[in-house]
Amino acid sequence: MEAIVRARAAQQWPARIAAVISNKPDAKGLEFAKAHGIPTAVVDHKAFASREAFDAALQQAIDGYQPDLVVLAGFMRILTCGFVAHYAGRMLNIHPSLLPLFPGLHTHRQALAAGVAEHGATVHFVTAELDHGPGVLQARIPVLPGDTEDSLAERLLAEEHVIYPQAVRLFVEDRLSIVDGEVRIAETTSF
Ligand code: NHR
Repeated sequence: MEAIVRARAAQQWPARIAAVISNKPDAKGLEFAKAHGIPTAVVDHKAFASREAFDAALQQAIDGYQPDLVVLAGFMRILTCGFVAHYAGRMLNIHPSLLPLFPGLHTHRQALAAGVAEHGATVHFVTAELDHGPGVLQARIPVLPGDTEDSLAERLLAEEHVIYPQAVRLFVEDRLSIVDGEVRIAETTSF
């Protein structure tokens, strides 16, 4: 989230960061957002009896800011079908694996256990099926001898901070479309 906020400012995207919203009242990103003059909100999932009730409250909070795009950044609650449908084609996530490899949790552990030579991260549109939406951009890193979950996570995070802002920028520039369930990236037109 911080990388996206910083890239927007540094590259002067024609976009606003409408709000930073967390389900965790103590999320560090909320302090960062406040310090940067970005509106914040908390929708604590623990206050709701069901996923549907939480998602309805979250949707109401988001839509109050009228964003064009919803960006999941470290968001860890599985979203219901209705919520996902409401933001179809306008919600992105970054998942720390080279999807379709290793959906779900503990991806660095999964990569090490599988013995892959290469690991990575994938920015994808969010669909109802977890970590299965159309991919926008991927970053790749080699798995090195002696790598641990922590060392992989740290090296990959640096790459995630590059491709996630790039993907959001492509959306802001209106260059992303989904055709037959696959993302197409339009070239920039030069005159
Ligand atoms: N929701 C849908 N419908 N589809 C996706 O692709 C989603 C999603 C919600 C979150 C992020 C994803 C990731 O990047 C994401 C993608 C959390 C879980 C999970 O198991 C899985 C995938 C992702 C995020 N969450 C547990 C749950 O019961 C809670 C785990 C925890 O709190 O630590 O919601 O990896």
